[in-house]
Amino acid sequence: MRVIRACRELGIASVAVYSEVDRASLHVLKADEAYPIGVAAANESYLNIERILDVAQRCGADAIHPGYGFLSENAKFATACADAGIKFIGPRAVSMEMMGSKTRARQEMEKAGVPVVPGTSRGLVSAQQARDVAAKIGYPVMLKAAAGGGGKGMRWAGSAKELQPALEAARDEALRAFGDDEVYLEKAILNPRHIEIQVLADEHGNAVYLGERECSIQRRHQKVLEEAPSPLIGPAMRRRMGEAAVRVAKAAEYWNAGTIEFLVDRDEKNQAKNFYFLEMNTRLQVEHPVTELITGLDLVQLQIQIAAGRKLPFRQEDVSLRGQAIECRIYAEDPDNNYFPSPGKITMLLTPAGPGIRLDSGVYEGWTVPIDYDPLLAKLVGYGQDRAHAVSRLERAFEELFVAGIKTNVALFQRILADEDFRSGKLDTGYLERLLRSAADGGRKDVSNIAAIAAAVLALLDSISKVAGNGTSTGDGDAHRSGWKNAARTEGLS
Ligand code: MV4
Repeated sequence: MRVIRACRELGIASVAVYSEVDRASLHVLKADEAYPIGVAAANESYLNIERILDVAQRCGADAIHPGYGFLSENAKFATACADAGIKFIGPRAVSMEMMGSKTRARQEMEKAGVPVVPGTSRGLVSAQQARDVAAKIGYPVMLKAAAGGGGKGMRWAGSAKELQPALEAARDEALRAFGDDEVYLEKAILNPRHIEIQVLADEHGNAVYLGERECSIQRRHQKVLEEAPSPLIGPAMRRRMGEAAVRVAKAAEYWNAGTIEFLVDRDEKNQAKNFYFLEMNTRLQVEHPVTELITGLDLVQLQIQIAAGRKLPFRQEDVSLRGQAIECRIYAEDPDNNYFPSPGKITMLLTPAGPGIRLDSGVYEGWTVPIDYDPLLAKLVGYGQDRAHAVSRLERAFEELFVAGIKTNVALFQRILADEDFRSGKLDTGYLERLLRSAADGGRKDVSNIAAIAAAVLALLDSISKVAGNGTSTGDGDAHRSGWKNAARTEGLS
């Protein structure tokens, strides 16, 4: 949907591809043309390079925008596009490969003078080498898969005796997940913040940074809420990180849109925070709207123009940041069942709008959310003059939003937005786990009062039904008795 919108504004016809279960998807309804590419299993459709290129050639497409999932960081796909004479809207395969290997990326960053977390920039050759390096840089350390990213194949070791089992576990997981058991070691940064810099570069050697995004609010390596700018970054730090990010892009001879992820230290004593290169995402990211809102740019249009060979239409000094944007990722997942995916039919949908609200959605009323893919439904983005303004607009928008038929995580955002630590910008990558643990009762302080009232009401209803003989108390035991009462009780307490 995001790419279709950019194309339409540029006067470019769009072509959607879809798997069997996505026949009725919003992007299929809205694109100028749409073609089926196979069954639900991604290997047979959205990851099938041959079938996608076959459609592209048959419909006469000039270019392919890979979105932000599936093949978007796949160097083989970028190469196959080039070989087929179709422009891949993204960087070259060589840049993707450089960043795909985390050890190679670290070597390149060291050469470019970009700070990396202390550790090894080549795969570990033995447990003894791991012990030597860890002893030198100090515990705790992290073992990471060179082919990894996003937390897969990552292990923590707090001491020398935890190191060997952690190394073996990381190797094992890396081999199974990526078919490559190369593992390297980094000093563990405690309670880091996850901050990323958006870059744009053209095919003529020009590169700019577009400020940062604060992405510390995550759960199990899945981002939940992102904002720009970060409440923890001032102009001097933004500039240092931005200039480092541009050095990364130049070192990789990178072009198109990219994001450099950094870990940022806590600054207990010394005011100067440290930042360390973590990895580079060689694609547009889900959370790009917050950068669009504070810069006034259309990143997807710019991606298309860059791919068409144009020069960047502005310089670094022309980029200015204004206001605050906060994105909430609305997922079809069940908060009462450990945030498990909750697919199904959307029986009713009322969407928010109005000042400072952007809703990037892929769903509509009557559509059935399939179980086959990531259950991200929509991104609700609030924009305001400052953080408090953006928060109040989002709170208002969440009151307007109504989704029925499926479970969603919207209540989680209402809790985050109301939380004191969030409002005062006290964020790190442990924030969300702390919030969820501290509020196991859903954050309600009045839960025991509600339970007492519910018990009294139920006792009263029970005695009334016995007198009235209305059939809710049949005497066949609990299984039959008052399913509606149980439903009401569960709803009242959840
Ligand atoms: C780390 C780290 C602490 N120290 N590396 C997690 C995903 C992957 N991209 C890198 N990750 C981390 N690497 C060192 N040396 C802590 C994390 C981490 C994390 C990073 C970003 C956002 C959320 C996170 C949650 C847990 C751990």
